[in-house]
Amino acid sequence: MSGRSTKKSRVVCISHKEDMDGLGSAALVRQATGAEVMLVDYVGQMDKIREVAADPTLKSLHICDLGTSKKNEDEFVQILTALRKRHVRVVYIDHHDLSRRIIKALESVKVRVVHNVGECTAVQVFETYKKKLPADSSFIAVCSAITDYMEDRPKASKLLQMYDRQFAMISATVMTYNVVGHQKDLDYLLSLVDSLTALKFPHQIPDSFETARLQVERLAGIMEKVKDGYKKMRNLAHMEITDAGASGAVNFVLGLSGKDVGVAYKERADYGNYAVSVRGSRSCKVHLGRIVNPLAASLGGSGGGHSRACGALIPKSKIKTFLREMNQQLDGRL
Ligand SMILES: [Mn+2]
Repeated sequence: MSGRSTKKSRVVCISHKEDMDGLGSAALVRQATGAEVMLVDYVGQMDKIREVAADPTLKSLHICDLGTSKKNEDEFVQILTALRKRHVRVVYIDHHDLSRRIIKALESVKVRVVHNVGECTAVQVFETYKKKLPADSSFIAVCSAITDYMEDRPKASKLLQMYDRQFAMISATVMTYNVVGHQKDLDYLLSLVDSLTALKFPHQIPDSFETARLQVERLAGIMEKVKDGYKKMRNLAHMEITDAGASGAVNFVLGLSGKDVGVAYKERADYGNYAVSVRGSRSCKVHLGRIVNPLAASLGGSGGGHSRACGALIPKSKIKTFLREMNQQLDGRL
């Protein structure tokens, strides 16, 4: 390769596709670096990272709002280490739970790690690239923080002060329902990133309020089903969802049951697994992501995430064990 090394020119940002924080982070990275955006979910993230890393023309890679789990963290470090050896710039910006060991391993090969579990990813991207961003970009960070229940954090709340609260809330919420309602339409999600990058917000995006209304109507239907569908265990409530997403239903399982932990699970199209969503109430003191991560791995699945919001992929035959173990591990800790 000496003297004829491949010209490196490709600038890529891989971000989370399932919520406003992921899309907002991608838009901010693109504003700051011109990166080409790719959106993935937790299940698809490693395949995409592997695929992009295999491109010899890759010059820089941002990874945003995507957590690692016991199952993939070593491969994650391995791939990024190999990229650093090829002198690819790598920046990882995130707020999912991440062990000290992994952070150290990444930093030792000079991956730039921006990691704070106390602020949403987009707020951290905004703070990282503030000088390169138009001032109005802070609105992307603010809307992302609201979506992630993190608008009360030190940096996010400062940014929120610059805007009218209701204006920010409705923009964040309409955006969120557009993201949730278009999970199977990647082109649409990418067009939302385009809009955000151009500093266009829901009131300037055609049909976004009507899409949000339809989504709210769907959720009202889900709420009715959850009302008499959830089951209670000592420390949690759970429900199998068949005709909607588990993540849309889980907040209703939590809220309607009055328990401190709610679990909703749905069979995935690949049949072998359940997609599981877990939420904790405001008063839940346990870090749910740290329970779910090793538990899912021990059952042959994967999972993890935040303290009051996390998810997992659990083999179908293990779902009862998962619920039982989860319930047991919460004993005396809530
Ligand atoms: Mn996030």
